[in-house]
Amino acid sequence: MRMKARQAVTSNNQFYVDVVNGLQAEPKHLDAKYFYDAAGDKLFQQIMNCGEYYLTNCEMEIFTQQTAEIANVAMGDGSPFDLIELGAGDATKSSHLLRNLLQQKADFTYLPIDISGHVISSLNATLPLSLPGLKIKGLQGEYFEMLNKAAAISPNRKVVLFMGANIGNMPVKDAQHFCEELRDHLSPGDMVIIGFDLKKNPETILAAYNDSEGITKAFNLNLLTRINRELGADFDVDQFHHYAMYDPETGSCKSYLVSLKDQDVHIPDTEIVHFDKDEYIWMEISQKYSRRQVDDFATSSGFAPVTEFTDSKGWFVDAVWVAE
Ligand code: AVI
Repeated sequence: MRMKARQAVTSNNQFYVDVVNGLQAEPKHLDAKYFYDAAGDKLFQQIMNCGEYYLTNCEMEIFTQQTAEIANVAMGDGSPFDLIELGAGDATKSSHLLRNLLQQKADFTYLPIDISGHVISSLNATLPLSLPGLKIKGLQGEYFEMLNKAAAISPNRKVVLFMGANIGNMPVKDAQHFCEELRDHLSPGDMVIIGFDLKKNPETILAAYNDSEGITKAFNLNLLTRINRELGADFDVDQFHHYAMYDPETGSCKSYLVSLKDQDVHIPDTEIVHFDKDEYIWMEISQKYSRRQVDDFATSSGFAPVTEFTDSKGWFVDAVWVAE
């Protein structure tokens, strides 16, 4: 077991470093980007299908009910463009937009960017079958590195999609910094379409992150299971409680795992991680914004807000910004 764990540590170096640093910090925290192993992907799929998690349905409504309007905005003056999607996943929502653009004979190439090689090869293989005529070039890697690559591949103007309220998984300051960096990787006139989950009834938000079936709880606990499996740790997963909270004042929705007892967790090759009873690990932030904040975000990072698309409940916004 010990030997196996060492091998795992070597092959998962960044994961190991981030986990150990996070658990030795005060307060303890883990990076939510590590939720998404194979089991985490499945659980996230279940979250998106569960009644309380409204975000996916809201953005899906926008992309299915206002497809032509979004396509027209992206087509702009009709000049050729690259449609770049950050964190494309299976492109379920964006494929509606792609189909409409093809129907309108828009001159564009789709460049999905994803950290997962599996995602990119599957998009490259399947999308041209379901969307005949689509020009696609998947790019596997970090967002900003791949944006540089996209700029090197073609001089066309860029339209960047960053959907799913993924920006909400960054604390506000990091999100601001992300938008500034995004701007730095674009040229004046380039466009971004970016999804934000909006502030709304606090009960609605809280329920989305504390669903009655316990899927979100399992999603959080799965990261402890992943740490056990991949890093040889010995978290007693049943001895942690999932706690989600939403603060309507700041718009921060946060998830924690709270230790149900005094306990020690061993991770090979590092100090014992001690938990007092009721001590928590901060797992994730899902930040909610007002429409005013979304506009302020644009202007403070070098974009001009152009228009926005919202669902019929007014719960979610896909904001359209142009780089100045
Ligand atoms: C991916 N991201 C936008 C989701 C969210 O709503 O913050 C992740 C998630 N975490 C718990 N439920 C869903």
